[in-house]
Amino acid sequence: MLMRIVSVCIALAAIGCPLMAGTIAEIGDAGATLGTAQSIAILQFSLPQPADSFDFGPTVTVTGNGDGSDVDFFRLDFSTKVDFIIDVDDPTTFDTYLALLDDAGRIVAYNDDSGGDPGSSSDLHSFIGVVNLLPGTYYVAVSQALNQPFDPFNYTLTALFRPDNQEGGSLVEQGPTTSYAAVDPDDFSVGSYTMYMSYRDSQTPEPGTFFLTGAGLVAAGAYLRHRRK
Ligand SMILES: [Ca+2]
Ligand SMILES: [Ca+2]
Ligand SMILES: [Ca+2]
Repeated sequence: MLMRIVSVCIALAAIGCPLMAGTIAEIGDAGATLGTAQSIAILQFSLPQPADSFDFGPTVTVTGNGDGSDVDFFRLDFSTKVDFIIDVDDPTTFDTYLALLDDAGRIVAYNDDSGGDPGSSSDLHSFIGVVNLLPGTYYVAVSQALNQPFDPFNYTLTALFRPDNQEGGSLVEQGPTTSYAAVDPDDFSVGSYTMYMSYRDSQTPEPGTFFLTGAGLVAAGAYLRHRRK
């Protein structure tokens, strides 16, 4: 068994696999750009979930540190359609800002303050989701609240809701390519964060499912009418 664990970790060494699957510390500052983002493999998501995360699905715990100019980028590659949540807890002095980006760095969703969930001691903690994602590459960016990648007031936003039906950030329609160029140098909050990311198989029906169901009902109705004749 030990050999098996060792061999698995050798295989995962390139992505920083610890023996304790499901918990990951940022390496360096988790990359300052999308190209150098710290990759998290989907097989590093695991069950059971930490007590402070929502009962949702396989979860990975990420621990990191932030300050006024730091942006931590984590890369995820989903091969199937998923529902996804990002839950920031624990930082007592670090006021987080979360952004979810697509493979081109466009902003898909963001949140500054949606704390107060289990494990969160401050309303300044961030939360994104539940958000439905198509298969593809995504980036999760953690920064200080004053270091924001865009001005949300210029875009059409759709509210997202946590599993407990409280506010969970916003979807951004045609979001801009993210830019942290206007870095706020103020270290008004510096500290650590704990971030739980969880996914589950998408529970949003495919549009095609509706179509096939509708077509199937039409066919069944035609068959019954035919039988009655
Ligand atoms: Ca960092
Ligand atoms: Ca939480
Ligand atoms: Ca915040």
